[in-house]
Amino acid sequence: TRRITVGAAQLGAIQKSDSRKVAVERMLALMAEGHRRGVELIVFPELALTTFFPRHYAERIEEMDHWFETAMPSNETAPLFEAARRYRMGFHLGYAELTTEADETGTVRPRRFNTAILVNPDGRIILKYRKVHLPGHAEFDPNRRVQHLEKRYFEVGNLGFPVVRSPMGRVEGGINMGLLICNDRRWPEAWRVLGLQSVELVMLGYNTPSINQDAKGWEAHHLRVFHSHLSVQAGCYQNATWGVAVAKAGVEDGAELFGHSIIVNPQGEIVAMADSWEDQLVTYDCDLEMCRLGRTTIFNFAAHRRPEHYQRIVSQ
Ligand code: CDT
Repeated sequence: TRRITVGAAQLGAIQKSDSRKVAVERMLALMAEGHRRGVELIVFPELALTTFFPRHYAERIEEMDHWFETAMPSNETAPLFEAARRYRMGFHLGYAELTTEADETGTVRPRRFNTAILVNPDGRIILKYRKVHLPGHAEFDPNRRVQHLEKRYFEVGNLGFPVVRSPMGRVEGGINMGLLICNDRRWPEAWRVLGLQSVELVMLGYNTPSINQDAKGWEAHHLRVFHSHLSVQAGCYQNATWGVAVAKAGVEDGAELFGHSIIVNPQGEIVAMADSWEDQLVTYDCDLEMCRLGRTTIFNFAAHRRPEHYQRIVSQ
């Protein structure tokens, strides 16, 4: 059999004043609980080590550098890697990454990304992804009660949408695993690029406000969770993959994040969902063979896709 028990490790609010140590201790408690419940791969949210700091404005971007990680693992995050080895448990972690590297012009300079990594049970990073779809705005918006400054603090990811095939859980032959981050889940193109690499398990974390401040009444409150789930369920179904979508939830620095973390099967069904706005672990034993049906029939890409008619998607 090709089965793996995954854990969606939702985190409740992390306040501005909470240190990395506090966040990591909460994550370690979820890993310990996961170990008791047979979890082989645990998924933490986007920007899991801190509050969702893009809601705060700084004139100079460097003033925000204390929210970023310059090393992974670091002194603060090393216990997560140790726990992975101790429990033989893979993990997914989202964090803000500050690195010094060359840009497209060859200039070496500080660069900031909204990043996620996948770590295997040996405590080794086997996949890194940098968020491609950055929502929000780059300048202070006086009309917003809460800012969403991802376009100010992060560059567009430069690693594409990679998929790694690696042993995980009881699946020795390897699982094709890919990552998305938050807003990426709303873009079918992102899912399809993973699907074209025969992805079997997509992990993603999100920080999504309960209220759409741009909605002007059109996206009602109750549609926020619906749209999030709709996107993940469609992405899984149309690409014949399992999905684990994990929230930061609750009232963080006075702003509400809606939670509702889910695990979705390749038929697009929600098989497990968080029912709190607290730290909460929901688990499911995923049969990867389920990916086969879609992949060999209705979403057999080789047989049925018509890329010659999709030019507009990449040309504009
Ligand atoms: N973190 C993130 O990408 N959140 C967005 C909401 C953006 S609202 C300007 C999301 O798509 O969930």
